[in-house]
Amino acid sequence: MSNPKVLAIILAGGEGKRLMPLTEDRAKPAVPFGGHYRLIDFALSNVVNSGYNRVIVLTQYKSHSLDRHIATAWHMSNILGNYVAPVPAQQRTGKHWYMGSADAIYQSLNIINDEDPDYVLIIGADNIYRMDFSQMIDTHIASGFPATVAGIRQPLSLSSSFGVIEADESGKITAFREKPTDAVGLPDAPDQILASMGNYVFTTDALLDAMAQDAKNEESNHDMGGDIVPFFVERGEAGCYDFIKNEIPGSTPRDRDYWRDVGTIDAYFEASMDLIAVHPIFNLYNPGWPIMTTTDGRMPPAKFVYGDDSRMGHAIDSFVSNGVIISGARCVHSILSPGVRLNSWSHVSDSVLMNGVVLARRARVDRAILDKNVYVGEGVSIGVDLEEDRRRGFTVSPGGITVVPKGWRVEN
Ligand code: ADQ
Repeated sequence: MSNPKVLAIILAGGEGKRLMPLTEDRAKPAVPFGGHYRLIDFALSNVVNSGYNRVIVLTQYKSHSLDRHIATAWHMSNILGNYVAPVPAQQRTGKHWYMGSADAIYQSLNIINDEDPDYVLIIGADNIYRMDFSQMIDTHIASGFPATVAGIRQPLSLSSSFGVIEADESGKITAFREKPTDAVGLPDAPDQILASMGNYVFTTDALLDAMAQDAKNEESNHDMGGDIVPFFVERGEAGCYDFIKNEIPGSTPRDRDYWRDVGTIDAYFEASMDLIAVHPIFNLYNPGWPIMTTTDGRMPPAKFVYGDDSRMGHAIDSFVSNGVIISGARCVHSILSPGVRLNSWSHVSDSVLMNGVVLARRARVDRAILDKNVYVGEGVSIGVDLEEDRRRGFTVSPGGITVVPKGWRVEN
């Protein structure tokens, strides 16, 4: 079929409990990432770069900053009928919020009916990667299966975090288990599994039929990975699209298979550091597949100035966003979001500082994530003595990353 009609649905309602305290006040897809992006910009950029301009974003928890971001960054011209529309829980099926991810889609079925697409692309909102979904949809059409699940190899040790796919040589999925604790490795790689990326393509009629049956099933949790995918697999009607086949213009051998679930503080931190690696592990400087967002047009450019004692303000191996001022301070291997201020003799290394963070003189921050508008007082150290950090009420991740919640003032 040339130019099939595709509706993209982005599931953006997850709570992101494991990312606390970054999700204390905002939905996980709205968590800032990489300086001036938010996590959802990656999913949305992938959809739009794939050529699909009709997109609904299903929101739920604490969606205010997510809605505002979509409205400002992703406002599309209506001339061609394009849109990115946030859709809150509709309560069309009862007075409850969404139960599982499939219920979220069920409550929004009227949009699918109105849009009447040939295919529905359903993806998560909180992974960092590049993917051309048109290649997945071509595979879906060629296979004749009504459902296609994107798969990527992951370590066996992570199998309880993923849907685990078993597929035959033709690409037909023969078994699918959501987050099993007893998965076994692949025949050719015993320490790996084929994991679902949480990205699905459905032929519309088949999806509507599966949704109707799932809604009636009282045993179902109404979850895409737990219920809808198994529904198709049990009938022998699901195919697997191997992510390794996806070609992105301008990608390098180093970043071509990059895909990260940033569900935990440690994973979020590692993915942030991947952006600023000298030879990027995930290259944001690839114009062939731009990751898009909007920036605050009121912010002036970043500025580096001499501080007291003519001390040079400088940054290396770092992202420095608009509105940042580095005055006689040193920034190494870190991400500074818009409006960050580093004052004389302060020092930040291996850290992520979100919008409006201020380090007063002689402050020191190492291996830490400071949420928006945190103020670090004169001479205060964060991320240096982890016991002290815990005592002050900060979160310290299993990997030893200190997280300071939004707006906290930290003084000695
Ligand atoms: P999880 O990410 O654990 O596993 P889930 O919590 O359902 O599954 O989240 C999937 C996506 O749906 C996320 O983007 C989340 O924000 C969103 N979401 C969750 N509940 C929602 C709701 N009620 N309304 C709207 N959006 C909702 C999934 C798959 C696995 C797969 C991994 C890959 O179930 O099979 O391996 O993704 O990361």
